[in-house]
Amino acid sequence: MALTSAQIAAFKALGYVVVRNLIQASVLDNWRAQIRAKFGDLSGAQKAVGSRPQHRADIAILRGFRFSPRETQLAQQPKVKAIVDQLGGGQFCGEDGNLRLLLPEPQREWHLPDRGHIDGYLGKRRTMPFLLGLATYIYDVEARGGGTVFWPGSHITSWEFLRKYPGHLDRSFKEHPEYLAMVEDIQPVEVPAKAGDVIFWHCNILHETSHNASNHIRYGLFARLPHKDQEMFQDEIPADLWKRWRI
Ligand SMILES: O=C(O)CCC(=O)C(=O)O
Ligand SMILES: [Fe+2]
Repeated sequence: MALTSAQIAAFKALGYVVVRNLIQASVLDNWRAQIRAKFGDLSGAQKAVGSRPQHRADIAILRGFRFSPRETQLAQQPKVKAIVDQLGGGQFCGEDGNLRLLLPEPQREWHLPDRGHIDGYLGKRRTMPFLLGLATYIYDVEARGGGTVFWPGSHITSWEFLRKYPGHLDRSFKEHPEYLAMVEDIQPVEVPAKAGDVIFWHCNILHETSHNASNHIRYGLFARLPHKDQEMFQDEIPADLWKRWRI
């Protein structure tokens, strides 16, 4: 399994690429069964307007929950692993991140988020490493059903800004008027997908949780795979954005 040159070009230009059908049906079934075993039947859960949402503390973000055994985790799936290794030459390592469920809010009018955030080492407090992001949905996500929103090309914008103003690598760039003006014109894109499709994303892309206006919970699984040497180039703003990659 490998990305085509067109998919690599899309990943480089947009900062993310959706690759269809990378997870076997048996693995999806296994994940669904593990979620049911852990959390019971959540099908009735809905985010209430103006009152405390049902189960919210339990299911909005399930820090620490991992599928087990390890072979069932997203980053271990053979087709996913093959693409991860193609992108990074085996340098992106690690295990799955969080399962994030978005409760349905069909009663509110659907809207795109106003602003995005960055997970990677340009992000909040710079504690997150240089990483490759993976996202998948455990059940199909329809349009306006809570697909993650990405700002296409914003990984390049952030890098261009920091090449010009390296002093802002301390994260202050995110409030800089020039940076805000540079990202203002980017139209964010919601990315719905089928269960088992995988989104590969660059760690410095702006993205955000969206509004789930469907009638079903959005089951998202997000893995962040750090580059094994990231501490050695934490302050690097390379002349070639793809210096640490193998594409
Ligand atoms: O819930 C989402 O769609 C996005 C989650 C996210 O940004 C993250 O886990 O870093
Ligand atoms: Fe994020």
